[in-house]
Amino acid sequence: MRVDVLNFTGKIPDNRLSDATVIVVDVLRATSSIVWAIRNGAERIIPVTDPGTAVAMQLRLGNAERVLAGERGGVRIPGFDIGNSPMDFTEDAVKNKLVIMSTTNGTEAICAVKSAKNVLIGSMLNRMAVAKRAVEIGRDILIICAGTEGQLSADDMCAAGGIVDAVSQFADEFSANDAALIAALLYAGWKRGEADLSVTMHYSRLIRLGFARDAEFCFREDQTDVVPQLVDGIIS
Ligand code: 3SL
Ligand code: MG
Repeated sequence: MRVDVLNFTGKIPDNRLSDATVIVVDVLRATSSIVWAIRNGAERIIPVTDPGTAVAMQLRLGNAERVLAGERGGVRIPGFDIGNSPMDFTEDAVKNKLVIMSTTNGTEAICAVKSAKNVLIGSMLNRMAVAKRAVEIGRDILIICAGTEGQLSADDMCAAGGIVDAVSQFADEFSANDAALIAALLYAGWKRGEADLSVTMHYSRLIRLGFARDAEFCFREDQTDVVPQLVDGIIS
């Protein structure tokens, strides 16, 4: 089995996707929020790339039991019900509801891998569970780090490394690309308290925006066994 980590910069070649189990990681904060929403009973989540499409979909489907969620620049999109804080996706807000979600990087990365054989949603919150599911599927694993506007984001690399570490606990043997090895090294350093992610680009931006608690929450490991999966454009 191969485990590769790839930074999302726009398009991913189809030949990287067709036979792989893809795990999308946007630990700060979209995939953490998605994991938390499903854990809190959201029925389905439709990821969309832009807010206009989310609003149009909401209008087409009607208002009942629908939640519009998302951010631009880290803050809730005007007119949307909730933002992109995992704390927004409470049972009260999402249980038994369809969530239509648009975020800057995370939902774009998810939409870009629709053609993969299997698409799982990964985060620190479900690190072990997502790795176990991916290993059980038995295909090569491609961990896509959503990154921040085309740039590699240390937060995603660290979470990807956490998932690589978890894969190593379930897979008999595997080979990894350099990005996966670097991610695993970053994760190991972070576990030892030697890597301070709060000074990195996106993490520090969230702190400046007042979302320090979100960032700390998103880096809690193994809080749930929920493994959201994208099938035909819908996460459940
Ligand atoms: O880029 C994204 O998809 C978001 O997760 C970014 S933010 O953490 O909500 O600013
Ligand atoms: Mg991010």
